[in-house]
Amino acid sequence: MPNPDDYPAAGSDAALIRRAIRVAMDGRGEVEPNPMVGCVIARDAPAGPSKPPVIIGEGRHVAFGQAHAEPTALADCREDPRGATAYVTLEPCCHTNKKTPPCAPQVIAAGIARVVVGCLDPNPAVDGQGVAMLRAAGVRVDHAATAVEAECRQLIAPFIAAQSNRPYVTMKWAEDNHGYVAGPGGERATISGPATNRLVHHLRARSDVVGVGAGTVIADDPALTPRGVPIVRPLRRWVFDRGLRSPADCQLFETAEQWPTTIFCDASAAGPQSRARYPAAVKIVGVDDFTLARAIAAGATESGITHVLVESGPLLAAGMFAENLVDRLWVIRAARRVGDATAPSAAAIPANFVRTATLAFGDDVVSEYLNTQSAAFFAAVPSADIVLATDSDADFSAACEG
Ligand code: AOF
Ligand code: ZN
Repeated sequence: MPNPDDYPAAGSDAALIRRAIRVAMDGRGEVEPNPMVGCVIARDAPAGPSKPPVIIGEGRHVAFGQAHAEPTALADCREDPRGATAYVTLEPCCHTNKKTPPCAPQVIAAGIARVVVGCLDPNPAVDGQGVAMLRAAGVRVDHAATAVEAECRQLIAPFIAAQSNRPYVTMKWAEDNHGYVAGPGGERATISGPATNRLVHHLRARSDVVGVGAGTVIADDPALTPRGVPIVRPLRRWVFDRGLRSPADCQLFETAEQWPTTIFCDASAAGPQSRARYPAAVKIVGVDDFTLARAIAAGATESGITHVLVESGPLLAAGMFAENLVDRLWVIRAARRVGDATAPSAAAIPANFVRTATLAFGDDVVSEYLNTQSAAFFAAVPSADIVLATDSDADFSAACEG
């Protein structure tokens, strides 16, 4: 259960940084490959420091290539921010030769007296130098408490993973009330309901890649495109298919001109004859001594990929777990029974996954787990995708479970 100390009084530094985290989350899907960043500007209440500060403006990094959080919040201020405190989830940037002017000089020019920094920017071009610039100009800089700093890092976990040249991986599956992931004999079956499907389509639309295994292509012939939701970024499809078993005539490959599609197979299966079976638009990448990690690494050399969504069957799921490649897991549990003893069961969730949210969606329950053994794990808090879903139409029944 949550520790009451984790929920400080409204108006404390921690509460205002958490407000900035929530503001940042609205940029999910639009800011990547940049980090989500939020900024809240507040000044002491006229009644004195014993009262909560008054928020005079707030804003977020709007979209990739557009304004950062600090100038957005400064522009939002309903009074002169001179002397106020800026609460930023990420250290203000100070570097040039990029898409937008640096934030630290703008914070200084606006007369902000104090900045509370959620976490340092892992971008080597910043990494503490934004804080140094503010301090050199006489701005007081305080760092958020350790627990809050961890939440700020969790907010930008995909951006942190990208500093090590790897994408953040979310895996998702749906199971029935007996843990079966397909109908009798492995037949394709509808498991989750319409409300949950919409959530998954949002997740696809915000991802850079949707990946599946060859087993899913053969059994389900999925399209893997976002439908019925705004498409906020380009999406690619990846198929993990060591032996190049995927049939050529399926929806994925027939739509490859519109939605770039790559099959990753073992290098030994990637000869010209095999390639000729597939439509020309399908890219086939041979991976030496195929592993899922090598396939993902080969795919992620394409720039701008920070988030891969893997919609796995049980075999791919087990392989992803075995190679410790999953950062975040979503399991959709339907209330009804779909499978029988001849149907495949879901993979077992490893013990190092901690549940961060449980949402009721129609008749389904969506649970989010984070991998505590991922290099991009910092805090067991619900992700932006879960928080955005919670604030829209879900019945949010638990968060931050131990
Ligand atoms: C901030 N506030 O809101 C964000 C920051 O190409 P640009 O100009 O958008 O700069 C992107 C870099 O700026 C990004 O790699 C990261 O280091 C930092 N992001 N910094 O002060 C923000 N989004
Ligand atoms: Zn900036």
